[in-house]
Amino acid sequence: MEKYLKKITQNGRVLYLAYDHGLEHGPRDFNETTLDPNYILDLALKGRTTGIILQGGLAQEYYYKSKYQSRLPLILKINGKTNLYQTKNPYSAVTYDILDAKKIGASAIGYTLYLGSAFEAKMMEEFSRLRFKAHQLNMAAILWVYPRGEFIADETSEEVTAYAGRVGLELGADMIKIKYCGSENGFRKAVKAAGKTKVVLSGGPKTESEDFLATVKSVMKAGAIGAAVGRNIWQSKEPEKALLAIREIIFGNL
Ligand code: FBP
Repeated sequence: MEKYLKKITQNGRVLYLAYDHGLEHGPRDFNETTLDPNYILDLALKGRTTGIILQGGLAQEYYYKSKYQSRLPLILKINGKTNLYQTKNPYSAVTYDILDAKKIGASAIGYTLYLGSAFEAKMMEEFSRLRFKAHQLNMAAILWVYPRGEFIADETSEEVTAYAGRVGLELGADMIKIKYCGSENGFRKAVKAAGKTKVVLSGGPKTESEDFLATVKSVMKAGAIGAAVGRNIWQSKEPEKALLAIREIIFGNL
């Protein structure tokens, strides 16, 4: 697993800037400044992140053959959905071709699996095929494991979070991105359940910065290797400062 992670880790740690929200939530997540992908790419560079997470369209128009390509690893989000279609059982469709992802410089693909959705079988099957191809192309396969669907009563309970961790390992993901379950001990159980699969925190909606930094500290103590964060950085009053504060917790003196 580790051999695929070389390009998207630094001293075994990660901090990814997530920016696929234009598809997942629509432009309402952005202000006039953050609506501009170039602003976000500059921020990712300035904050010395270990990668940027983009959907294919943005990646091909703003990353491919740009000044960022050689300086910032790309994690191409290869499936997605909008939130306009509200359903109890979400499904995230494949949105980009994996050969094109490689061509435009992706070091990894990111795939969302809604664990517990009526469509989880389809998503697991799709991920397994994409993971195989990603490895053939020397790209890592990162799984966003989000328990969500009519059978999931609490998307961030400790039990379901540990299950998410284990599913990442069972499916052979190189890394999983999971939400915080509210306690360090609970998160530790998920990290343990994930075994050799690396675990990163998924940021979540904007919260008070002190609270968010406490969460990052907690997951690092629990064994996570870092975080993939969007709104808690670029929805801050001072995005660069927010990013560097998170970086300091994850990397310290490294
Ligand atoms: P945030 O740090 O802003 O939560 O971003 C992480 C992420 O997984 C994004 O990649 C994605 O767009 C968003 O959260 C989806 O969140 P949700 O499905 O919970 O609305």
